[in-house]
Amino acid sequence: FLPSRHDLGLVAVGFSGGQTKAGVDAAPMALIEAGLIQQLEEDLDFSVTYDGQVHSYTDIMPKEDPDYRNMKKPRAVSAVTRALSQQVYEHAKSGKFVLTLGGDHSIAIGTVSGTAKAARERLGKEIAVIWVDAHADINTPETSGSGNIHGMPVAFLTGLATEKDEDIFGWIQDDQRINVKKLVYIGLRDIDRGEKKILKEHGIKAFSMHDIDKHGIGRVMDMALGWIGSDTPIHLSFDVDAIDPMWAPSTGTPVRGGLTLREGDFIAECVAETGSLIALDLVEVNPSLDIKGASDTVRAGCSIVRCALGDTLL
Ligand code: 4U7
Ligand code: MN
Ligand code: MN
Ligand code: MN
Repeated sequence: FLPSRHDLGLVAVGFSGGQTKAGVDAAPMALIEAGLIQQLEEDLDFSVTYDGQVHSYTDIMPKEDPDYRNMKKPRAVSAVTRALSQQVYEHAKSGKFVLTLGGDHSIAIGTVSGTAKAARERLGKEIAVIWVDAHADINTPETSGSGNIHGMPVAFLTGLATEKDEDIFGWIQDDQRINVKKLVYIGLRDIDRGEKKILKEHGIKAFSMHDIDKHGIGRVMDMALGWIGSDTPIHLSFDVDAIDPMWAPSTGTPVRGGLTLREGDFIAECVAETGSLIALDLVEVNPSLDIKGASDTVRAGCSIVRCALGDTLL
């Protein structure tokens, strides 16, 4: 069921509306300027389909976007993720691996819904999602303290949060959703009270930094991939803030005590090794924060992408 080994669809998403700090929209260009596409084409032999633009979706931005159910910019995030979902779906439907460069993590509402639908149609399978992050991003509008939608994408993707209004995520259909039992977290260390309750109630598989300290990243990856099982297409959604701020400081919500650079790459390598990876998001790089650490953060991001695409496997 693998996407044809060397066809890759790239979507660059310059969107920051899922949170309040400017600059995360500049990440795709920073990653591309660091040579990412060239590395994929020349070193990894991918044929990259890219429309040459960093999408900011200005034409579909709502004129007015007041808070709704405690969510900030709900119509903007909904419109962008709806358009992105279609872009990702089309790449995935045509058998391409889909790489999405964000942007804040709210964009995963678009990417994961797009691959979930394409995998159902093309492969007749439910996807698994590996969410690598310091945070669980599973707040519902009601449990969220911040109202920032980049802390809610998993709630909308799993159907734990729903909304009827088509302009505020009501466009998400069942075939675009994911199963909570096929979701695995790695790297968690800053989980809100309401999120803990949700993880427990739904028996969601999560490997926190505590689990990584206890078992080591090798066993954690065996357990994470064992939970998913073989012959399951995998979407990897990688928030750069999973990596310790020592190596990736330029991100909107840094949390100390994170993954080492090698642990981050190792996670991506292990997922690559399964041969089941169909899509990857790299999100939350913000080159305008901690400017002296921006080039390190961008390098960490490029490295994660290369590792997920098999670069460092022998
Ligand atoms: B990210 C937070 F309260 N949980 O909901 C929230 F701690 O995509 C943070 O992982 C969310 O960077 C972080 O606002 C979202 C907060
Ligand atoms: Mn996140
Ligand atoms: Mn995060
Ligand atoms: Mn963050």
